[in-house]
Amino acid sequence: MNQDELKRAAALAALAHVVRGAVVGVGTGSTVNHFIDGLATMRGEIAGAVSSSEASTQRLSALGIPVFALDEVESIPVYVDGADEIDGSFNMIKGGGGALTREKIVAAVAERFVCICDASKRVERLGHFPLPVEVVPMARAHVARQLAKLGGRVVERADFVTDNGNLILDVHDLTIDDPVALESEVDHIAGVVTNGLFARRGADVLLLATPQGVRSLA
Ligand code: ABF
Repeated sequence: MNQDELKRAAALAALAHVVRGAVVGVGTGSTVNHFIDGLATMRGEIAGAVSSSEASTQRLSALGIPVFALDEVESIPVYVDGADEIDGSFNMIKGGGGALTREKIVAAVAERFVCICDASKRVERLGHFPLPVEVVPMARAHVARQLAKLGGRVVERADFVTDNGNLILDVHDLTIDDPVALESEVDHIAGVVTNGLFARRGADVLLLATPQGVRSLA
């Protein structure tokens, strides 16, 4: 199986975690796109979705799945999303697709975060994938200087504006020994909107697609 087939296998396995009659929290990315396509086959069994990006909203709507604003729902039983990296404690680096802020918001509301990944995303220590940091444009230089002090090599993501009108700095070569502490430290830099460490609120379930099948880890 190639990587996209593995992503699809993980995504379709997540359908079993969808709570009938409820709203589903939906992430962003190519793995999630397979989940959205699968969700469309059961759209009559769910109330609809809360989306983490304009891209996912468009895909959901095109497939006839009602999309609710977050403030229209009381609770979200399950949030399904991918990751760029996930470690053994289910800490993640997310945001390669640039949707990290709304992803982190919807994940915070959700009762259960089901992460769907192909096996290449599973790492022993986070940080090989550059850490995305969403930044208010006026603060880009200040935030870049502060991130460099943390030991990172900072690259502004070219020609990219987030759904929230902000920029993304990708931080390479970080040594991430304590994801929870680093997530808080980066969040405290003035001008940072969100960073791609999902450690304070990691995943609850990991559906990891391997050539031998999809492993369900909790
Ligand atoms: C999204 O999943 C992003 O946070 C992350 O970058 C992406 C992984 O992308 P893909 O599923 O396309 O590999 O939630």
